[in-house]
Amino acid sequence: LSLGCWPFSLSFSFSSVFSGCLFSLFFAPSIVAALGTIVVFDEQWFIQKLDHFNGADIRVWKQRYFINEAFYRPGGPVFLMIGGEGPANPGWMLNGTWLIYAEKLGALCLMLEHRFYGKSHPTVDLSTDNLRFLSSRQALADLAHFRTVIAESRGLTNRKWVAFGGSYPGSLAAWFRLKYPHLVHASAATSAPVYATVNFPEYLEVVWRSLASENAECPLLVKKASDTVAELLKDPKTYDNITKDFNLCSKLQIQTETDAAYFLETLAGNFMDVVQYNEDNRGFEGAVGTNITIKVLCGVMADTSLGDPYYRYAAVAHLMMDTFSIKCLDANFSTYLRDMTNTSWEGPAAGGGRQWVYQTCTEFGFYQSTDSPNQPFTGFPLPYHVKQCADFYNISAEQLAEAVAQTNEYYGGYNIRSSRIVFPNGSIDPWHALGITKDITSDLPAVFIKGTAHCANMYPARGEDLPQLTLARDHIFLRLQQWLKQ
Ligand SMILES: *[C@@H]1O[C@H](CO)[C@@H](O)[C@H](O)[C@H]1NC(C)=O
Ligand SMILES: *[C@@H]1O[C@H](CO)[C@@H](O)[C@H](O)[C@H]1NC(C)=O
Ligand SMILES: *[C@@H]1O[C@H](CO)[C@@H](O)[C@H](O)[C@H]1NC(C)=O
Ligand SMILES: *[C@@H]1O[C@H](CO)[C@@H](O)[C@H](O)[C@H]1NC(C)=O
Ligand SMILES: *[C@@H]1O[C@H](CO)[C@@H](O)[C@H](O)[C@H]1NC(C)=O
Ligand SMILES: *[C@@H]1O[C@H](CO)[C@@H](O)[C@H](O)[C@H]1NC(C)=O
Ligand SMILES: CC(=O)N[C@H]1CO[C@H](CO)[C@@H](O)[C@@H]1O
Repeated sequence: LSLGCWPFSLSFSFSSVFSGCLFSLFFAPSIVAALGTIVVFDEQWFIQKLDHFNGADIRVWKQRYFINEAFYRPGGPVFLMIGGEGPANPGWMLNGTWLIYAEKLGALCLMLEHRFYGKSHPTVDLSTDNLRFLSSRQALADLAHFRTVIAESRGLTNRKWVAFGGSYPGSLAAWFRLKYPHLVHASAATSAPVYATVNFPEYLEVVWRSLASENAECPLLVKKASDTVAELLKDPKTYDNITKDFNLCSKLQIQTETDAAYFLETLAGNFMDVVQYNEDNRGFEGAVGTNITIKVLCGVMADTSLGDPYYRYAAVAHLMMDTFSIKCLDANFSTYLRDMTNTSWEGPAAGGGRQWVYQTCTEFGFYQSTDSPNQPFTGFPLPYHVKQCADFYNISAEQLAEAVAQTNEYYGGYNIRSSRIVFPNGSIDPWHALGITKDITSDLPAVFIKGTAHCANMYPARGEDLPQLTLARDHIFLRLQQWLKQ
């Protein structure tokens, strides 16, 4: 699993698959109300090919997109926000740093939902056989076709197009420029994990460092608690206590190593998600719990009045459940397996879990294992993650390794041969470990933002933003402005 939008990860225990910046799955009533009253950004539909790489296959489907023409001035550029591993959130048509840039530059703004996510359903269901049409390559070809047809139909053929994305869509923004340089003039690829890797233990190493930057004791206390839980799982006599302490939905049963790994990962997910999104401004997207920060969690872990670190760890789990209005913690791997193998569009994992894990098994890996000694958690090593590819999609470890190597061969990994792509990264974002962190060339600059988390530069500015974040936003704007003159 990797990491993502909180409410989703806890309720379905995907604790981490979602790297997503853009696509929180729950909308705040205020945004729904705003969109309801303004009703400007109606969803639109684009006829798209099912398989771009087979001329004999003429099947098509409807892809969802949004458009905001409010800032467009004739002659201005076209901005394209790339959708990712969840529903495209129309909140981005109202707020976000890219719109500030659009206003200054007179840009037309478009957002295209990623195939197989949200309402963009290319096939009748999510069977493993149908998921073969889900890949970043097909998604890039969707973008290319969309860009070409929209440009023709709206008289935008001679306009300069700029792609934006954060996290996985950040990689897509970079690769779109790389693979289709004639269609996209420049890209802003925020927090983009451009290097695919089966095992990604560095993620949890950054979590250690991010917790330690709050308080050197904090990751040690987390480690102590996590070790204690792992130890208790070996003794079934403790299960009644664990069930009560962590407010589990039903009595804990550990029959296999997978059951233990799943439970330990679910608890670790509390910390992983908070670190990934620490103090960001996702509130505008409708994300709840954005006031639960590293400082808050480390505060709980340091609170001796709660008892041993084990009890403080349980208190963190309770805090998360209270925050996200979750009645009890479902730590049953069989339920997770059942949900993840449901192939219906109405199924419990169709919000993105089944699709994104498929992409990790067939393209990216990114498994956030506990295989490094320099991280705080215990008990979910690489084989636990790899086995899920077989359990969910009948994909073997060998196929997975081959697919990941193929991804790096196709895109070049860190060795991006392109130009006019800016790569912002945040120092406490665990994903930066797979991103571009140094300028590749002067035309492929990295923008380092000390002290910020995942995708921070894309969210709307706030008074309390760190000065370096404000500077980074300005710097990215200047680069884009410069490039648009070329
Ligand atoms: C989002 O945009 C709306 C409409 O433009 C505005 O009223 C609101 O203040 C913005 N919210 C944030 C968090 O910037
Ligand atoms: C369960 O917790 C209680 C304290 O709440 C403790 O006295 C008891 O020994 C624990 N049982 C086991 C089997 O660990
Ligand atoms: C976070 O905000 C919610 C809603 O405003 C509030 O109920 C909760 O107590 C806050 N939690 C913390 C840890 O500040
Ligand atoms: C776990 O879930 C499976 C399938 O959903 C169910 O049959 C089993 O009884 C559950 N186990 C526990 C301990 O709740
Ligand atoms: C898949 O999920 C849907 C919606 O929750 C449910 O109606 C259906 O029975 C599930 N299918 C299977 C095979 O479990
Ligand atoms: C799983 O994959 C193997 C090898 O690719 C194949 O031979 C087998 O039939 C597949 N099993 C199922 C249930 O699809
Ligand atoms: C955390 C991290 O890796 N940040 C990097 C982001 O990019 C700059 C280069 O501009 C590097 O100096 C940072 O180390």
